[in-house]
Amino acid sequence: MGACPHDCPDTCAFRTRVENGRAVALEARADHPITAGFLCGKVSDYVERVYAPDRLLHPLVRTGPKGSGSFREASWDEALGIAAAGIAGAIDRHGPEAVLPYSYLGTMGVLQGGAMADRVMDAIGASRLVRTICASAGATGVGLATGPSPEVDPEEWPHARLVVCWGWNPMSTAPHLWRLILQARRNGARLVVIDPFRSRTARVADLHLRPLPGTDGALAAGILRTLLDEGLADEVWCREHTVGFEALPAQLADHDLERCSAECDVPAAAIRDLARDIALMQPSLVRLGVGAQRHAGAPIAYRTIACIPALAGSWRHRGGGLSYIPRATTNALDTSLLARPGLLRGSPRSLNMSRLGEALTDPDLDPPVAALVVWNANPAAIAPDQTAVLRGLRREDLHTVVLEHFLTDTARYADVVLPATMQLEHLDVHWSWGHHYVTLNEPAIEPVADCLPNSEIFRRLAARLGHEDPALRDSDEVMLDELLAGQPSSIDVETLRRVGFAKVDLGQGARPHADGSFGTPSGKFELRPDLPFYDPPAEVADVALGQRLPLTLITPKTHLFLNSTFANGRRQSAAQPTPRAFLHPDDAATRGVTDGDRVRIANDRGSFVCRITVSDDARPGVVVAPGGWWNAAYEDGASPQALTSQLLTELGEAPTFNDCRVEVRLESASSE
Ligand SMILES: Nc1nc2c(c(=O)[nH]1)N[C@H]1C(S)=C(S)[C@@H](COP(=O)(O)OP(=O)(O)OC[C@H]3O[C@@H](n4cnc5c(=O)[nH]c(N)nc54)[C@H](O)[C@@H]3O)O[C@H]1N2
Ligand SMILES: Nc1nc2c(c(=O)[nH]1)N[C@H]1C(S)=C(S)[C@@H](COP(=O)(O)OP(=O)(O)OC[C@H]3O[C@@H](n4cnc5c(=O)[nH]c(N)nc54)[C@H](O)[C@@H]3O)O[C@H]1N2
Ligand code: SF4
Ligand SMILES: [Mo]
Repeated sequence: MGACPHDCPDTCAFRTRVENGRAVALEARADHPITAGFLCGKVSDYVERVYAPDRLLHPLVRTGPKGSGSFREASWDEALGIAAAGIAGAIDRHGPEAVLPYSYLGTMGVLQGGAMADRVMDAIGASRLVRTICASAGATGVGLATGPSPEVDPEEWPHARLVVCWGWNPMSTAPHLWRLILQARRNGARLVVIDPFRSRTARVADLHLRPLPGTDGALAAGILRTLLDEGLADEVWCREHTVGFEALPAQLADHDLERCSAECDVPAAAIRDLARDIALMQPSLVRLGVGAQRHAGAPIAYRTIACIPALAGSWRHRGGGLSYIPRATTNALDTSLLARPGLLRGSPRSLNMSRLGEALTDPDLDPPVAALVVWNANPAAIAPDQTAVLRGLRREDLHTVVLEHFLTDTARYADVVLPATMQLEHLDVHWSWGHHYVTLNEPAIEPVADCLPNSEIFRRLAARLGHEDPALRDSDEVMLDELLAGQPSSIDVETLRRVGFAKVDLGQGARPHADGSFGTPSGKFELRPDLPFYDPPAEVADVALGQRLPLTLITPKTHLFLNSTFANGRRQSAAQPTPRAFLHPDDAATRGVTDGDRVRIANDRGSFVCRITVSDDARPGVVVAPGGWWNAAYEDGASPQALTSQLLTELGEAPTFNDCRVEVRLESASSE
């Protein structure tokens, strides 16, 4: 029984076919209601990844300059000795907060994620990492309105008659959730996509609205205003189940449709028509993606968008309402049971993962970061302001330990690289950030070569650092037993063990908020008269900066990579061999750029070079550079990430990758 470990909302279930101790194929489970018998184009040949020729099979110790990729093989004993000595040295010189853990959801497994690693970092007294790089701005915004309460279960989506994918490209980024939207369409639903870029999903939509990046709050406010002005708001539901409804007209007084339209550059008539459809084509569903939150005003934008289904009365209807990250069901798996707060030494500082560049290079940071331990993440590729990140990783006085499957951009800068097991080789349990199932992952094969689970690497590292607490020796089996034994009745552990997956049941039913009961303090939907409905982006709204850097850069996901994972996959990289950026024909013409030309895309933080595709898939004013290729795929090793900023949103402390002004210039004409 297996679970796909990747940072994807679909969390698929599979079985591994094994012959003579060797995995030969992954078989998607047909009995899992979301997986529905297929895996995506990224993971379908996962077995090839397990036995890939470039997989890390043995510990490595650096022999050349940082970043050069020169290493020699070492035994576990030697490599762990060097790793531990480097960490201990950093602690001796600067105290335990000089150690920084850096991890994200390379695997979403509880055991290979933080279960043991966090215990070890707490025992050390290391700095804490604020892990808000993905969806926190949006979660904070939606949470202001709904609290942590169930959203529309994806299995109810086929009942919807109108589906709005807002900043979401599920055809690429959530193919199994996309299947449920297709089911709604087969039942007659209309599909609307709100995205500056013509993504794969937008290409097949009935309607595609293309706001300027970071202006979704204005578009959403225009919809709210129309619902009120045209008498389309569900007053009965709102009076009963919201707080702040009376104040709404005054609050929206400034947001007349023309003004909203001008802010987001979507025609007023299109905003008005969409508002009417959302109110009248019930059940209507708004499904938020992660993509619309990469700018300074995003938390407010997400809360304004969350208000739309409430005002439209969509929650009354089966399949209607709002879906984003199903936080209530996600949180049902209580992983805090595995924490050991008693191990914590002192109250260490917190550093935000999206300001890693600053954390590694700020001369005033006291204590400095002197040891960095990275697992389940590739910050040299995915963290903003890459120039600063790489400058930090190059520091000779920084001791870097990386647990990895491959010699990634980050691993190349390590002093010690430790080879980690893959999903077919270790035990784990998974929550999902897209659906309501918890899924078990049992090892199907022995670890390849010297590879060890992250959890075991951390157990050994703790021992080498002299930490003796028995909690630092708990096996994966013991931790899993403890986790599952402590689960509330909302998770049927017997089914999970027997079948491999179990649905979280919080008693939400098919219409979770038809009668209110939101997870807010008031138990009602909070319209929050104290908050604005539109909070503009930073760089995108900066008119003065716009004189010099007239374009906005956005960096959406690619179809066959998962962030930077799979970019080294044989089939995946052959299908997406080189990075390209998309530019609208008008913007190309004013710059003398034609299709296929080599261009340099630059701002004050850095620049990168790539080929341009001239296409109205990009909207005017916006350059689209999908990310995920490793840095070596770019000339000079600088990717679009060299341009993104370390600015965080105020609420949610989240990154602002797409709040990024740039200019494009021709480097050389096409010779393709
Ligand atoms: N194939 C594939 N699947 C993935 C991933 C991957 O890299 N590749 N990554 C996984 C991860 S970690 C995540 S978080 C999810 C992300 O899943 P999505 O949210 O679908 O991912 P994105 O491509 O970042 O953004 C979706 C769309 O938002 C648009 N967008 C950008 N800026 C704005 C804006 O200001 N407003 C609006 N309305 N739209 C905007 C982009 O053009 C893009 O088409 O996917 C997961 N699944
Ligand atoms: N410009 C820009 N930057 C972005 C985004 C964007 O939209 N634009 N999106 C952001 C988002 S949404 C996210 S979620 C982050 C993602 O950032 P990351 O989580 O760093 O994503 P990946 O690039 O997938 O790197 C995950 C790494 O974990 C490794 N890994 C997987 N499983 C294991 C394991 O079991 N053990 C160990 N030791 N390693 C493992 C993989 O080999 C891979 O190298 O990127 C963010 N960066
Ligand atoms: S769709 Fe997502 S969860 Fe399913 S196999 Fe692909 S990456 Fe894994
Ligand atoms: Mo993400």
